[in-house]
Amino acid sequence: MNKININVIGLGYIGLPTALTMANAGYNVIGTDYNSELVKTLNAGKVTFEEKGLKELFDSANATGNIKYTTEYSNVKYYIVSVPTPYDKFSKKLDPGYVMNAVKEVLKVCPEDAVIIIESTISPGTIDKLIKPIINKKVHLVHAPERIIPGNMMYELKHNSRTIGADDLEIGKKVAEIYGKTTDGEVVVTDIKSAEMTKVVENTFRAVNIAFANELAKICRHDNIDVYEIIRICNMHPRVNILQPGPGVGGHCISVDPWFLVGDYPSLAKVIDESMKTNDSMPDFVLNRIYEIMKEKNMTDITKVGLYGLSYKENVDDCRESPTLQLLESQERHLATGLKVYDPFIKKDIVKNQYHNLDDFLKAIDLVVIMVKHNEIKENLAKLQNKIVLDCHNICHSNNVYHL
Ligand code: SAJ
Repeated sequence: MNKININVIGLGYIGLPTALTMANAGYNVIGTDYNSELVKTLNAGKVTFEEKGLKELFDSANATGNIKYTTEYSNVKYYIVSVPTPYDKFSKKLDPGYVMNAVKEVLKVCPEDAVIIIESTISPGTIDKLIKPIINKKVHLVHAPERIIPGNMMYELKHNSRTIGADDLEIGKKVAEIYGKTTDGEVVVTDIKSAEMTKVVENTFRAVNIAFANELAKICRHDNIDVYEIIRICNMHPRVNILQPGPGVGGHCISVDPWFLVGDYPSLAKVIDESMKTNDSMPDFVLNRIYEIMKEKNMTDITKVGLYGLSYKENVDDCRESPTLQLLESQERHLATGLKVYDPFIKKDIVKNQYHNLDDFLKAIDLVVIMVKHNEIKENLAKLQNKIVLDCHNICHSNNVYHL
């Protein structure tokens, strides 16, 4: 039997692991990215971001001989589009520019009856409203929203269930078969619009639940109650499962996707709107906690305060929409710059007053704010003994430790 050829467009956080998994499952994969530097790096045998198990997956996929990396688009039967879908901060709507460009490029080279699978997150109705109008030959559109979580991508690629949205059931089944060889989870076929909706709803569910935890943190702070104790006890109830409060919500998914529903259904998405505002208010809440603690400790110099962690969550090097960046922006608005910052995963200088060594960072400050619970800080809590600590993740419990 002829091997199935798949052109994966966009070799970023989702596209690269997807391409590698497809190659390992025995498909012929052409990985395309317009960033020639990125393609060069991959061709030199190096991965382009840090993720547990990624290098091993990359090496084993390369060893199969089933994959190549290029800036060119190919003439094949199947395309997987996994390019970014940013959102407009003001209108809260999705910017489909990259997806539309990728589809236009595919249309230039693809044969009739090609199947274009969009993995990028898109808001409900995007394929009908924006993609279908640019289709100028007979191709089949499918939406297979990605679901993997940074930090545990390799495991989830193999085990998560998948949603395949296709308006032609036969095409849906064929695509489900392809994905079925890459995961031992269930592969569900539905229509395109439902698939678009499920993706956004999944991330909205999590955003709303995190907002609930964050709101509880604020309520408990108001009355000096330990929110973590409350959550721990409530979660012993068989039908209660409260998430953890934190310094804010970052990443390219949970802090973004729910806004699509608010943007598209402004008079209906009320709980979602309030939840997003609650999550967005957390970096400011942390900044206020810093000011409160400084006052209590008679500290006046903000340059003696350091933020530990810049990425949007633990043990990843992705800073998109990170709470620390949000806090720094807010600080600039208050004209109170000077906070020091350190993250073991961020090797380049991306903000002012950034350190690249934990000991140097700690030496320069009196108050450390744990914004991200990287393993590094969990393993080095002893180094915080003589510091004042604002721990936004409940990982540190000695004297002089404050919480949200
Ligand atoms: N967070 C909290 N409290 C919690 C859990 C998370 O404050 O109890 C914060 C994190 O610190 C982080 C943010 O929320 O700032 C988001 O992190 P996350 O780990 O919850 O999720 P993401 O954004 O890394 O990945 C999500 C996942 N979606 C769901 O779990 C429903 C992933 O499966 C999706 O593939 C991904 O979004 C995506 O690309 O859409």
